[in-house]
Amino acid sequence: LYFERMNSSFAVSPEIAALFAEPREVNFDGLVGPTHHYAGQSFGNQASMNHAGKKSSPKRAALQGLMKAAAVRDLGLPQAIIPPIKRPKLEVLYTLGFRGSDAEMVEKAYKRDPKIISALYSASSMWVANSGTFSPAMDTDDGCHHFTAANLSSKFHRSLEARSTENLFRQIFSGPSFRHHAPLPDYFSDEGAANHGRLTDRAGDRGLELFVYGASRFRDLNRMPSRFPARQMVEASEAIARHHRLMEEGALFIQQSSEAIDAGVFHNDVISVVNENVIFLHEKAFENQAEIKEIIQKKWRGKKPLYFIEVPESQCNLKECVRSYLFNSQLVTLPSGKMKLIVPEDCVESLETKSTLDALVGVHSNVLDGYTAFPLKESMQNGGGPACLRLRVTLRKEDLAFVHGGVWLTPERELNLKKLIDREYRDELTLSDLADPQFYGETQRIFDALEDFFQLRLS
Ligand code: SUG
Repeated sequence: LYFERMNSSFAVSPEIAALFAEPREVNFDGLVGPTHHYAGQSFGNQASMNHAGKKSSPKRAALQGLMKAAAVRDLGLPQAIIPPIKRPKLEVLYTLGFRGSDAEMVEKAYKRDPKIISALYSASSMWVANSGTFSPAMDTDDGCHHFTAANLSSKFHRSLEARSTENLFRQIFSGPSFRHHAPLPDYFSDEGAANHGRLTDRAGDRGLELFVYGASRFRDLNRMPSRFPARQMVEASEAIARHHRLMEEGALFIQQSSEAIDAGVFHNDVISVVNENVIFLHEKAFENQAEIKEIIQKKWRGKKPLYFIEVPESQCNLKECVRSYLFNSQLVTLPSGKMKLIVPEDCVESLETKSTLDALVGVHSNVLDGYTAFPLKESMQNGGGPACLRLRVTLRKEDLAFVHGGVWLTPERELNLKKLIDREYRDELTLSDLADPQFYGETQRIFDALEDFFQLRLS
């Protein structure tokens, strides 16, 4: 039934198909859900820690994210939207030993610890860079695209996303060339594409996939963070490369800098970003960075020169990078072939970051065609910048028939989604609202509307 529905009402439009004369990377942005709030759930993520208990605006958050996605589309890039997973996950209360009616269980759990209720209502699935890891068919030895939904087991509220995300991936990418892998065992913590990048000449060429980890279950790493936990484990990264059938020479495993993790870089995408043949990174992104750069250079098989844009600590220090999210920018290839940085507006609010950006664009004008700043405060206050809000999926023209049509962000669907958000989402939300049975009913109605809009079953 679903298959029929999506094929009839959502056949891919000629405008979108025309973008795929050659394989293209598509930005799938996560739509912010109606339960977006600040609960301080993520130790090690300073924005989340600093904004705990603050009033949120789900409506503003969703509109800000949508505006950014639409602006990237308007640069001439294919753009899609992934709906939020369904919340709250009330059945978890039962597994935690609460009993009674739903309302009674919520009341008891909220009294015991509001963070339990916050976890069930978490809207963190908006940061789809963490939803999973994707390897395109060009990199894999079976010629299939591979997805592994992330287990996100290092944070309770995020661990509740994994199976629902896998379910969503399976509905959106359902053709014979898509292979889906279940989330890895929780023991090996995996945070998805936030710790993964792909170097290649053009999206459709074979790539070198970089997997960045901060911890290991079984191996002694020379250095480990001491203040904050590392989230990605090397065993998880290696398992994904095996599942995705990446060829030996097509994957590289790199240890994230412990100093950076201790400065609040809880995911590698807070301190570096890769696009095609360009790596934009801070001097302190990786352990043994000079050596790592040499290894990447040796493994690089592209025809274009590999390009490192490295920002030294003296130009912009780790603390300021974490505050501004300079590296959590999207580095996108424009139709002209040059690249643009999509940065959060926090980057232009401080002289230090703004002058760094201006200098970079000046020095690297052969590759960079400027930057654009976007207001994303609602997401940023929980530690999510432009790059966290999108998952990159490389698709070929022949894949389009197997991608659920309801996800494409056409101008018309953008308008209708805006109307839905304006009409249904709350302007303000506080932690205590989550315990209100009326809010529960309200969210269920909104998720029904979202299921209808996207023609996807949300769980
Ligand atoms: O996992 N914040 C998210 C932010 C994820 C950002 N993603 C990337 N860097 N790719 C996290 O820490 C905060 C929720 C709260 O505290 O209410 C949160 O889940």
